[in-house]
Amino acid sequence: MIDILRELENCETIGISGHERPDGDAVGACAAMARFLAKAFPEARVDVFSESFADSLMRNIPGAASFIQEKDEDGRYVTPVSRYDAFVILDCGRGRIGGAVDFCEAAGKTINIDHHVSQGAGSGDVNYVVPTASSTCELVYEVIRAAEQDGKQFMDRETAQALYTGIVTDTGVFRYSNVSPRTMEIAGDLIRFGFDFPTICREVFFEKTYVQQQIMGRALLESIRILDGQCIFCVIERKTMAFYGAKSVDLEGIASQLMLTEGVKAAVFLQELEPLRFRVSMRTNGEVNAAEVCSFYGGGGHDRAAGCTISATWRDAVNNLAQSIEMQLKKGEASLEENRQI
Ligand SMILES: [Mn+2]
Repeated sequence: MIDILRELENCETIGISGHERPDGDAVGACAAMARFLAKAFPEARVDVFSESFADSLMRNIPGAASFIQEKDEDGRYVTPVSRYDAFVILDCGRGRIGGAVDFCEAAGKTINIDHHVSQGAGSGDVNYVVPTASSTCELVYEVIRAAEQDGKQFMDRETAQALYTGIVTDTGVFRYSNVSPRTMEIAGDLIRFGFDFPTICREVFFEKTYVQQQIMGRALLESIRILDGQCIFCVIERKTMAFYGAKSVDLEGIASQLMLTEGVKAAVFLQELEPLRFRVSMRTNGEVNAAEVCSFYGGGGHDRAAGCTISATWRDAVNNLAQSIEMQLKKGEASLEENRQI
């Protein structure tokens, strides 16, 4: 734990930044930290630098609207401060803060709070990096609560709402394995402040655009099961994308949704990029190693989620992928049988 009040004592200017392409955890952590520091050091100037982010975060995270997003012709964030006394890096190391990096390098002191291990964790003069934490917002919560000594009260409804939004984002609304008993205790403490958390969950996590819903519906409707229902696949062609006015980002979540089909061990989603060229997204239940299947086609990823690009007709692509998947399933069954005989 860090004593942030002591670390930032006598600082007149404090800069804050999260990572590029900010998500709910980055925006929530920055907003909560800025509000807390403004309360703790009313004389200090506190600025948050941020790239643009989703409208749903702007609506649901109090204080996000006052982040400095504007840059001058040289690509430098617009601020009258030439050198900050301190700089706080949230939800990443200093390598991923984009345009704010010059302020960070020039700052008198840097503080890094993060829950990632890779990407240069602990790149501040003072670090609070906890890989087991669900989110950076969880850590910012701990920092703020630890600062509330001698009757001081910094947590308020706006700060609580910002932190809750970040935790919801990084835990998939408390569903992922990064949720700990502590995460739930913190969330329980935060909702006491009385903000509209059902709306946050809906708008920040579940809500999709009409186009996204339409293309998802089409993908599910046209999905086909093979290998005795153990594998499911679906192809979205360019003409379908054009019909709905869908972009690549609108296809996010389709492979995961296919994977939620009962009995399915591997889901394959193909997006036609150009004639005879498909982007493949694969999800599995772990019995099939998605990364292994995709690496054969020059792709990669994780055990349960991977991708690649295949140049072929979609029928050939599906046939080839299905063969690899079937081989892995048979291998799994064989080793199970072996174990039984032992
Ligand atoms: Mn995060």
